[in-house]
Amino acid sequence: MKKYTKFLRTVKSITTVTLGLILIISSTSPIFAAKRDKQYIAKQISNFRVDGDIREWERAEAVAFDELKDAGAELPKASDFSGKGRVAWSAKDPTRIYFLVEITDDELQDINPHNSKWWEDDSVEFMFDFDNEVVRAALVQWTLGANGKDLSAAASADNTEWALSKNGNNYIYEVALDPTKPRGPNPGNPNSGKNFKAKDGLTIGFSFHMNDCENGQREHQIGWIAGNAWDALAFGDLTFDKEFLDVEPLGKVALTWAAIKQ
Ligand SMILES: [Ca+2]
Ligand SMILES: [Ca+2]
Ligand SMILES: [Ca+2]
Ligand SMILES: [Ca+2]
Repeated sequence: MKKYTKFLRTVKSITTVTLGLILIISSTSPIFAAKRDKQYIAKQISNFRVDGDIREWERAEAVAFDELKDAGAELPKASDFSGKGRVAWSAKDPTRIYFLVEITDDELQDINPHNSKWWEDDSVEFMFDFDNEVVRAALVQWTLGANGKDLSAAASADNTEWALSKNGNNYIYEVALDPTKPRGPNPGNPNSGKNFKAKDGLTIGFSFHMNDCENGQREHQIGWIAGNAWDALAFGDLTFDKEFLDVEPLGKVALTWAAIKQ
């Protein structure tokens, strides 16, 4: 009987120690394991240029803007509005995030002056939860007008390099955002992302979408993730991955010639 009691005590102490260890390990886990419903894995482009020539994006995954957010009862017809977006980065330019957004829209609405009701003019929005805080107060928003000029919310000439090319009803936004640079006049959280530096394996919260406006109002807000724009839960995981997407056959030829010359 004594032996049995001793055995029970031993089992009890082993269990206590194991549980304690599990608690210690889980509470000191160093990385926030962001796991939102959608994930975009951004890969590297080393030959990125903001110039409206989008050939460097050829191999980047495109995601459709087909989820309603703050405005719209049902999805628009493709001729009224359709859109898609891509994301990329480069470890040599780690404070910036690159975007390509391609939109088809039959009517350009630009009825509000700069920095007034920018969400009621056609515009694309990029939103971030840089520190995975998953609360509204942590969110930051960049808004770029379809007139090719207006930078609103956190967007400023300091932190946004962009080219908007328009061909009939088709708009192409080529964009590089730098969260470490000074923010625009309506920044949301002014500090979140100030120390941003992309690296392989980093995950942040992300959403991008379009304010599709016409007839004096915002008819749809539509993008990658369903749910309200300022709902921190309605974001996806944006994960940076070291793989390169470059398409540079000419570069390879040049390298071969250089090797031969040596
Ligand atoms: Ca380009
Ligand atoms: Ca439209
Ligand atoms: Ca405007
Ligand atoms: Ca429109």
